[in-house]
Amino acid sequence: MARAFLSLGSNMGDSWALMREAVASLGAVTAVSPVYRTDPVGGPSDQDPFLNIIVEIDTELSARELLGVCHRLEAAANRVRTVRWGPRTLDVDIIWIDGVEVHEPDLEVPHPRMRARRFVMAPLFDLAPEIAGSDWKERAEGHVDLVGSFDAQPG
Ligand code: PH2
Ligand code: MG
Ligand code: MG
Repeated sequence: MARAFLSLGSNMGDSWALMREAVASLGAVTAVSPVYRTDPVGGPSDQDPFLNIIVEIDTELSARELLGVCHRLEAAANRVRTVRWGPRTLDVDIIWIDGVEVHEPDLEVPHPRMRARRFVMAPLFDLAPEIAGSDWKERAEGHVDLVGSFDAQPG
C-alpha cells in the first residue's frame, strides 16, 4: 500500500460539486486539503479562477493504473480537452506516490511542475509539509486564497 497525492482543479461548471463527486468516487481517501481559489497559471489569460485541492489516498495501484483512474474521473466530469492549460470542468493529476518515480512521455511522477505552482504546493503543504519542504513558498508562483473546505462549503 502506498500513500499518493492527487491534485484536483476545476474552473468550469459547478466546481464545488464536481470536485466533491470526484473525491466521493475515489476509494480509500485518507485526507482532503482545504479548498483554494487560485489564479490561473498559464493558458488563456481570460479564463476564470480555479478551485484547487489535494487529495491523499492509500493505493495498491501502479502509477499507470492510477493515471487511468484520473482520466476516468475527468471523463465522469464531462471534461473536453481543447486548449492546453485552458478552462476545464475537472483536471486530476498525480503529484506524488511514496517511493515511486516514473519518467515516461505521458506520465511523470513526481509531477515535474509541482514545485513551481502554488496551487499545488499550498494544499500539499497542508497535508504533507515534509514533502513540500521548507522553501516551497519561495519557489512557487501564482496567487492562492483559502476559501473553505468540503465540511463547510460556502453558498
Ligand atoms: N492547471 C493547469 C494550468 N494552470 N492554474 C490553476 N490555478 N489551477 C490549476 O489547476 C491549473 C492551472 C494545468 O493542468
Ligand atoms: Mg494539471
Ligand atoms: Mg491533467
